[in-house]
Amino acid sequence: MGKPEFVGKKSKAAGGWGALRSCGKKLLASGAPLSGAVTMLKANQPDGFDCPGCAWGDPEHGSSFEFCENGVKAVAWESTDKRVKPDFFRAHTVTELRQWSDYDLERQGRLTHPLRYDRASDRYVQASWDEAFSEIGKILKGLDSPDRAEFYTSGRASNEAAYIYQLFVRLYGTNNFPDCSNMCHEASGVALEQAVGIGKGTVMLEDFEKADAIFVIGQNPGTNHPRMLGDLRRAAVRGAKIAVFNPVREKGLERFADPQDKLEMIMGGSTAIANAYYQVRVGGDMAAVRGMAKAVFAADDAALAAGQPSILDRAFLAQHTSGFEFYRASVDATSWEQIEDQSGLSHAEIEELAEIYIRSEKTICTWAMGVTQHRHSVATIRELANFLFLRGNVGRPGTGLCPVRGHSNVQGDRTVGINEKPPRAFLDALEKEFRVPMPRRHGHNVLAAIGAMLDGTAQAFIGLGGNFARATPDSPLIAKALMNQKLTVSIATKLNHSHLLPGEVSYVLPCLGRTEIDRNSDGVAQIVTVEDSMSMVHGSGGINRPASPELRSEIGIIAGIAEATVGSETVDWKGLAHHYDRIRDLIARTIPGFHDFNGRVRKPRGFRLPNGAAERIWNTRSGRATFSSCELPTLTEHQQALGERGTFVLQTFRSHDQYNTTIYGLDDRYRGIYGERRIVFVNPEDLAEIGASAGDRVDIIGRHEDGVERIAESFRVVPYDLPRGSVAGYYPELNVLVPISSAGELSDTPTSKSVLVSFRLSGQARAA
Ligand SMILES: Nc1nc2c(c(=O)[nH]1)N[C@H]1C(S)=C(S)[C@@H](COP(=O)(O)OP(=O)(O)OC[C@H]3O[C@@H](n4cnc5c(=O)[nH]c(N)nc54)[C@H](O)[C@@H]3O)O[C@H]1N2
Ligand SMILES: Nc1nc2c(c(=O)[nH]1)N[C@H]1C(S)=C(S)[C@@H](COP(=O)(O)OP(=O)(O)OC[C@H]3O[C@@H](n4cnc5c(=O)[nH]c(N)nc54)[C@H](O)[C@@H]3O)O[C@H]1N2
Ligand SMILES: [Mo]
Repeated sequence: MGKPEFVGKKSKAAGGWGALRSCGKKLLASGAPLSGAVTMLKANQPDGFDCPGCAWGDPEHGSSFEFCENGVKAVAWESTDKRVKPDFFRAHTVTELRQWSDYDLERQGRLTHPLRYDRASDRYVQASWDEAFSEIGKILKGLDSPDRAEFYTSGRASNEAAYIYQLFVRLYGTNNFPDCSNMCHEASGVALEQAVGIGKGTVMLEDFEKADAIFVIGQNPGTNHPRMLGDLRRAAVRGAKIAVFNPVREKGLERFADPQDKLEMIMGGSTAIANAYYQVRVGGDMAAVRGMAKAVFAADDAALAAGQPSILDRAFLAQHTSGFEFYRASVDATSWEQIEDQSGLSHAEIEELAEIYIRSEKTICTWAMGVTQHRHSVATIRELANFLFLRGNVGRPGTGLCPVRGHSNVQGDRTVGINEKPPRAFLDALEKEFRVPMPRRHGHNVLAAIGAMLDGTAQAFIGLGGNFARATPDSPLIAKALMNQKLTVSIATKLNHSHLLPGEVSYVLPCLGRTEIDRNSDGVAQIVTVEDSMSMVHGSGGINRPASPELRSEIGIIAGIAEATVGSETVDWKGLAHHYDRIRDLIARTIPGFHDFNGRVRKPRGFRLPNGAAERIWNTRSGRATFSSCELPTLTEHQQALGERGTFVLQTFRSHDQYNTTIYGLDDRYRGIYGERRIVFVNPEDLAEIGASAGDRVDIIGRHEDGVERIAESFRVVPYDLPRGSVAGYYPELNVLVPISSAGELSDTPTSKSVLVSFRLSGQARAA
């Protein structure tokens, strides 16, 4: 297979010198160049902390520090020298701060003291921890039902914090656990549970060293999972084929100069990563994958007719799967015309792709938000599983399904019980351990929680990290929902918009970050644990001095609220918060796969949780890997947009300088954007239809028909290489356009990648 290609220009590739320069700048801007650099050296090391960036796995072997520009940003952002002290709030009212941008708010630095909202002065004022815990406990106890409170989790929370949080909330009496995963990889969990019996990926990092072909679908790892790019690059250098499905030509996926490869850096070269880049239409992946399956079946029919062996893994299909015949029938019934129209790829292109698959003995499919944030995301992921089953590409070295998770511990949080629909066995285990009944009613996910907060059913909102107000759809509605509450509580490291929408009583409780040393009153440093996208659980211990002596750990804060709310008869909260080994002992006793948790997590690299599907044990209803036979969507939003003049499908994605709602800077280097985020990327041929020229300012108008008027004003038009009829821009600024009433089937995830919109030149509304 082909040798890597070197390109002799410095600035063209993702990574490389540009990444190093940007890192230096970020460390300086964070105000802590030296400690930032030292801190960085400890990221993802056995004796250091888990990088609070993404959930990509860490190498099994070798201790060399994996360089990642965006990991540096995440760490530097947390280890800043800047502080938001109580006097900051003396200078600014909450109403004033609401006008500030996300960028300006977080840039002020780390929160240092517990804060209580004072309505008379419209300011946050310093509070004591005891006062906070006791008032929160009093209000929670006073609600007429525990189901009137919502307990949100963002995926940075450690296993230990998430476990005692769910324990507290269930003892309090509800399963209302909206979490960031509801807006993220929920569809992957649902689809994989149905298809292979576990809602997680089946791939290990080593599998990337063995695969012959890797399909990278709907993700932008150059920005969001830079360490994955290293694994893709090594695979490409080895000669593996890497096929990308993405409507946008993402530079990080095309070429990558590895800052850890000295030779490449000196030569100023870069490796071509994707051999095959297919600009699929937005929402067209299911059709594209079905097309590949159709081409595989055609090739198989031809092989059999010529007396050659089958292309399919017939033994795997017979022994391990169910529903194959139905699937085959649904593929036969899908026309090439529909496949081409929906995917935007030609029959010939799809045959090329199928050829890559057929020639590969070992294939991996990876995906992220470009797949999970559509109406038909679950069906699409089932189709990916169908496709891999055909040639036995699950549960074999070098193969598998790989949803690439977002937050560094979003997968672990679900494992340890952040789940509004908890499995019965888990509740049974909790009841056995704690000898009290657990709530059995299913609780609220994010969209249900928003509904309840809007209609008054919910009266209290507690946020363990995250930025609920900005991450959720329909931003103006969410503001109302939060301010409707009797109580809002945010456990956070930095100030964000969710804190500025106080309920009747509101607290902001500042916590330690993952990079900081967490010592108990005996001076013993505590570690926490996280689970990555490959189901590996490892320890994480901070190394920096806490940003303020007043800070408490997330665990300490949850324990304080729990004690004030449900008392300490059933659980010794103080004891758990004193030594996290005790929480791990509870996890070991109540969740399968965690036996000898405290021993195993202290081994370098930790341990892997059991993953049936990876060993071809299928915990599905049929006891087998299960094919689905869904029809393609009748009409995707992209097709709809192409059919209606003036209508476009908008996807909301991340810039290179942000971590979700945290904005590190205003550049998006790989896409050539500097100093601005109010941008809309448009195909040059669509400019006329929009009635705008490059650089013009436009208002983007939501076209979702549910009676709500949605407008995002004054965005600059940037011509870009994406398919006609589709446009793109940054989240969270564009969340004003994402409708709460549009959600994924079976996943209930907001459809942030397929929002119907139209345009008008800015200023026109007033002129008219
Ligand atoms: N630096 C950094 N790292 C992060 C994050 C961050 O914000 N910053 N966020 C973390 C989190 S929580 C998550 S979930 C992940 C997100 O990781 P990604 O999923 O990579 O995030 P997005 O920026 O939303 O990028 C979506 C990609 O999908 C493409 N896409 C959109 N629609 C479609 C479609 O219909 N089909 C296909 N094939 N492609 C499509 C877009 O063009 C874009 O390249 O990253 C995690 N890591
Ligand atoms: N339109 C649109 N909307 C989206 C998406 C999209 O692609 N498009 N993506 C969705 C996805 S994938 C996700 S995961 C969600 C993200 O939703 P969230 O997880 O709610 O949002 P984040 O921006 O990650 O949260 C940032 C805040 O977390 C706090 N924080 C940081 N570190 C810590 C810590 O160690 N402990 C605590 N307690 N707090 C901390 C800081 O105060 C910071 O302001 O957004 C979703 N929303
Ligand atoms: Mo995410």
